Amino acid sequence: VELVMRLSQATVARLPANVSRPRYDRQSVRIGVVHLGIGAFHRAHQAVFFERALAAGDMRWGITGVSLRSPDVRDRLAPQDGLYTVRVCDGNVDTIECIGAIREVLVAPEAPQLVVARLADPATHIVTLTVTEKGYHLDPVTGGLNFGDPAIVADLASPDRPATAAGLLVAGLAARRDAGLGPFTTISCDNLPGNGERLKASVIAMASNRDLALANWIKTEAAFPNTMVDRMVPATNASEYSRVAEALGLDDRGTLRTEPFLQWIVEDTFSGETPDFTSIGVQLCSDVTQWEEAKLRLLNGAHSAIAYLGGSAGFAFVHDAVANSPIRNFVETLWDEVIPTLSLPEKFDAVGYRNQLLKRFENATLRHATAQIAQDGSQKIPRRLFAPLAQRLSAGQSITALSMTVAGWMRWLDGCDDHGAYHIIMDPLAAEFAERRAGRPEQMVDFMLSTPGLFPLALATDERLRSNLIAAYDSLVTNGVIGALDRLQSYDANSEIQY
Ligand code: CS2
Repeated sequence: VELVMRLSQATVARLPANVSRPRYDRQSVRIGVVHLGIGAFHRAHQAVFFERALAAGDMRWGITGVSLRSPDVRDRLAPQDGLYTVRVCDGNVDTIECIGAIREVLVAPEAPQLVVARLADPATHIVTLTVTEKGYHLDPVTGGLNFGDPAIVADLASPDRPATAAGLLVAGLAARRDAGLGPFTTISCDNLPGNGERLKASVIAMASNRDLALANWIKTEAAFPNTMVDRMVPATNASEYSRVAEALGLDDRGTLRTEPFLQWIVEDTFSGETPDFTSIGVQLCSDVTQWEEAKLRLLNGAHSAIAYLGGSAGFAFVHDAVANSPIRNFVETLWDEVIPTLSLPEKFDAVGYRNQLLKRFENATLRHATAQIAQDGSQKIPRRLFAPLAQRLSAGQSITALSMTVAGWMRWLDGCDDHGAYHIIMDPLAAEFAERRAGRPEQMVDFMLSTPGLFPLALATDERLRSNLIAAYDSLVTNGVIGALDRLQSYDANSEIQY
């Protein structure tokens, strides 16, 4: 057995010549960014931008990554001095980059005070977040911080040992204010409409509970720009490590793969220093709402449709699902339905955007698992599909494709695909969903419509939505996914239900 050395500062020079790597002096990097929720997405997205700033000689932008839950990422990256490789898969050739921007990884439950100290450090100017939709603990009805959520209750009770993102931000901002420092800029990078605004409102709500003057200071001094983030980053499978070790000649337990596409649009309101964002490829704008909505409804909405319908048809990967023409045609139909609900950004080329999305979905070397995207549907579906659904319902327009997508999610929640293969439901409401008993389509739909915290009242009580969902779900169960989608082929966005 040949012993492969671990990637680290001591071995990084051994990487093959075609792998790019930090050429700057990592010792002189300062920590200017604290990132909450250090999963694969951060490491393939924001970290890549800060790496560019470091490569250009601006040494302020090293990162402290924080895990809010498990020590897994820390345990992978600590022995590697924070180094890891990103494999950019374009469908043919892979390009590999080694990233050096992460200086340390902290595990918040082990050392919340250390995280707060980093947040309060005068050199920290930016806090980025990828804590997933559920990490915001928002009330599904009001969209504000959910004060009934046990994690929020706990943080309010012991503000010195915060465990949630909002709790950590409040503690960090309070410490800065006490020290006479200005606030950092907080940049939410999750797929939530109005992500910055919502986070700001939550942080202020939590701070008010502790100190009104603090809440007021945050309100007037701290910037929480809204953002749109985009890059597909599949979860790394255990089987990849040995293949990567072979290609690199070094063992990298932090490796990940992604697509070439990379986009970050940030509203240009900051409280503190920033890198020269434009020169590192970040787009700045005064209002990101339209971009965010277009991306969330078109990319993520289609992704969810592909995950639930494709997954229930037995396709393990996005590229396999979109190679199937009923699924691909369905995605186009869904977009036909969604696009009229958007107020599109100026210069937005909808046809070009759709074609580009299909190309990205077709990327066969990316191997993006439908089961990964299918996770947390109760958090994702409402944010991706409910606004277009409500808009079309109130305009009296057809909702065939949107209903079919929601029905596809219900079909996925049955836990078994069209070939009889079982899958596990990963969702904060998994326990509630497990209460569903197989029954007639109307019982299944009524169960969903009446699950607390899922459908807002206006949708839950809409008869047209209910009958569309029943017909769509019935067709999926009776005809199988492909059969059901085949029947939709003759449908166009202006005709009535034809399941
Ligand atoms: C995906 C997103 O897993 C999911 O829910 O839809 O993570 C998607 O890949 C990214 O938002 C792309 O930017």
